Amino acid sequence: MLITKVLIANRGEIALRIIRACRELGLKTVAVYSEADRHALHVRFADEDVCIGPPPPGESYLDFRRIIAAAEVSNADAIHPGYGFLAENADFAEVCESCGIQFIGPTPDQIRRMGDKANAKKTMREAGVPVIPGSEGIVASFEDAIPIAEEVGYPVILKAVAGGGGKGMRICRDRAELERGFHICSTEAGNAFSNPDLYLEKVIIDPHHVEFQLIGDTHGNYYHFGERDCSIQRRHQKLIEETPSPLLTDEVRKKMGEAAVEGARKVGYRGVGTIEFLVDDDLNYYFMEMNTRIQVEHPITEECYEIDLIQDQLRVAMGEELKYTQEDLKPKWAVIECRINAEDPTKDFRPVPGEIQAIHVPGGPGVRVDKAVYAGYHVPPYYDSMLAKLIVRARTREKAINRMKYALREFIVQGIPTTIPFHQKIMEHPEFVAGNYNTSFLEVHKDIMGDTDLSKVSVTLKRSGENSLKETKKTDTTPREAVTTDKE
Ligand code: MV4
Repeated sequence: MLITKVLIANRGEIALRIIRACRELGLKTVAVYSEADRHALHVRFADEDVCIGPPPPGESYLDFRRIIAAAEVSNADAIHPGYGFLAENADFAEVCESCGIQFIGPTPDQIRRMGDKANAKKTMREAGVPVIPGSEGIVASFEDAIPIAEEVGYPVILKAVAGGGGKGMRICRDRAELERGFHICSTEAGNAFSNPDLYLEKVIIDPHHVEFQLIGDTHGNYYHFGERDCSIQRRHQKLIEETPSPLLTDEVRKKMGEAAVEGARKVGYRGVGTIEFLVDDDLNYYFMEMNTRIQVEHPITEECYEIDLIQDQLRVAMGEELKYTQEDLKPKWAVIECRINAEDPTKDFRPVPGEIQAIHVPGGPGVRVDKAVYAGYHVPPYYDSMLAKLIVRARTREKAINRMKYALREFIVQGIPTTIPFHQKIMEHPEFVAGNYNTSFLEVHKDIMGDTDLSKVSVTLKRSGENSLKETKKTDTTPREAVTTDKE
């Protein structure tokens, strides 16, 4: 478990984040990059770099053989997968092991176990974690589904065991819809995931998405670092995350955290992971899925608990014992993250690749920006459209929202549209400010994003670098559908 050199099988801000953590632990780094990322900062800041192929992820960041070859030529002894791409690919983790390269993450068996959503649910139920009422394991046929649906009550939801993150789901409001839906959902799952198996659950109406950050070492220690409320989502893409959740009470928080830790203990979980819960307005909570990777939104937990999750992840991989005590792990700050994407909120959040002509990022106390873009950088169309994560912390939620508003006002991106004006509107929204929101927030308040006029809310930066209030320039960019495989 000796690690001296880490290959980072990823790009963008997470690759930079991992490089920084390695540097502080005295580990050498190897960047891999596609031809589209030749001028990316992870390439510049790593100790070594290897070009692994053309822009499409399938021919570069997703190609096992090219990544293993890069690790072999550079003599890397470990691979950090980041998030997206190969982070939750059990076969890849297995190939790493068989090549004598340490996969920085859980064991292939743990990844596989949690990747099968029905199996993950069974494991959690056995660990005493509350799960959403429904089938025990897969439902083999429409006929088998009926009595279960009648027992838990309609509406029910069919989910593909190989799905997750909103893919392969179908809501059925009555028996007729269940019959039709079963065959459609199963066929779609077979096509999308090469696995037609489904399980069934009662629908939790307008749920909150609250997830707990976990870590386990190889010495039998398991801890949680509280929760993240990720209910502000659009089409299963998170846009804003915060901790602590304005929904939970200390009592429920403690119970959920303990349940999550028991879930991790049950599988002897190694490394960082996240247990996702659905929570209703009465604070009933149910296990939904477990993510066996570091997540995009991990910085809010780092800021809240004053820890370094990537360094801890590397320490666990090196076989070190974590020296926390759960009682000492207390949330210290109210933290909010806004994802700044190269998307046009006025055009259905369409990704808009192009050149960042000028950029100014906010700073000051309690402001953190994780990004890998710079002035003159061309946002490629092949990958995820996230440009930056703006993270602010303050002693209270109210102060954090205020700090976020000012930080957003200072955040200037010229050349391509971003989600900054959208976030400004949310920070001003009375229901968000009151902490009254669930996963239906953006559906219910459609008006927020629909008519956002960029020219009225954004400050732009002149090429000279001098601040000025002027209308946002309309740029002539031809948006293409991104091949997005680095998304969470
Ligand atoms: C649900 C649900 C309601 N009831 N399951 C969406 C993502 C995938 N991980 C599971 N999802 C949901 N599962 C039951 N039984 C509602 C959702 C859901 C959702 C969950 C979390 C965050 C945002 C969401 C948006 C729509 C639906």
